[in-house]
Amino acid sequence: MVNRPPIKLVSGMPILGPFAENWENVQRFQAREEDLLIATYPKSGTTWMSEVLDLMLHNGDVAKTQRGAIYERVPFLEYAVPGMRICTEILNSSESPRLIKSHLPAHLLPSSFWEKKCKIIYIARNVKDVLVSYYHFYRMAVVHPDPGTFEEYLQTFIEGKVAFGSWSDHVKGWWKIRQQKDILYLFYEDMLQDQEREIRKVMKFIGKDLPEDVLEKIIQRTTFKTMKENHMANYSTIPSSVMDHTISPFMRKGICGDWKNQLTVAQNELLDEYYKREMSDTDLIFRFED
Ligand code: A3P
Ligand code: EST
Repeated sequence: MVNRPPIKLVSGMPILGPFAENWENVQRFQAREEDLLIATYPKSGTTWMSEVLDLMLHNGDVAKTQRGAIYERVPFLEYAVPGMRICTEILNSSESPRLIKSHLPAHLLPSSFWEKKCKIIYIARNVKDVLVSYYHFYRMAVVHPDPGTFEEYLQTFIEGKVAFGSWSDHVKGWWKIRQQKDILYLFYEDMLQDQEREIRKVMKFIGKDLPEDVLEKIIQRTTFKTMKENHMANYSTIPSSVMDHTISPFMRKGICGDWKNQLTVAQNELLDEYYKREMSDTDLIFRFED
């Protein structure tokens, strides 16, 4: 893969350069009724929820969740990188029920997901922690353009020019339609605060009734510490030339409020203004501290 390819635009949305080549196939993708979709803006807890759901579908059988890396167990719908099998093809030949991950905003999700009335779990995270996490992810994964300094990246982010576009449009777009569709809208901060409560919501939503000991096992397997050490969840199986965990590990901190360690007073004010401006037309509210 070419290192640090520029972002491209598809249907008005910035996307990782190589992914743009497969956009038509993504739009034409045929979802199935039994598909379960995990939708997020990047860095909002996608991998965490992917592991939770894979464990649930396998009734907490840890050995089964060791069958492959998280990106193999939960394919990334938009994923297309030269030299690798493109995700839509992998999904087309996968058996149901399929767990699928996507970073698409609601208005660009392939229409078959709506036609088939698929269950969707959306996770949102506060913008300051997303920004910081995304910056470090850009640094460590060469599929992204060079983020520049944190200050430069912050500008690009606020302008909505990072991969998958504007954070506020994403969280608001999914929030707006959540009641008309079969969507469970969750928050990363809530998952951190009470993992058991949020996992119970997911279990109920997907219609699983797992015994208490299995639920307990799922919670233990999906703590930050356990997932950081789990090679099938922490992306350590990707070559270091593609994802360099010595620059910043994929499982970086897993906390709420890390923005306090990164943002200057001026940068924090800029983000407060951004948040106020962008969120003035919604009743969606985020927590920035635990
Ligand atoms: P940080 O960079 O703030 O640590 P995604 O999977 O959507 O790319 O999100 C990645 C973020 O979720 C990273 O945030 C990562 O550390 C965090 N994360 C992953 N697994 C987690 C877990 N089990 N508990 C808490 N945070 C987790
Ligand atoms: C891109 C965005 C994102 O939020 C998560 C991931 C995880 C898997 C990554 C992918 C991505 C970008 C492209 C890769 C891929 C693993 C190998 C591939 O080259 C880095």
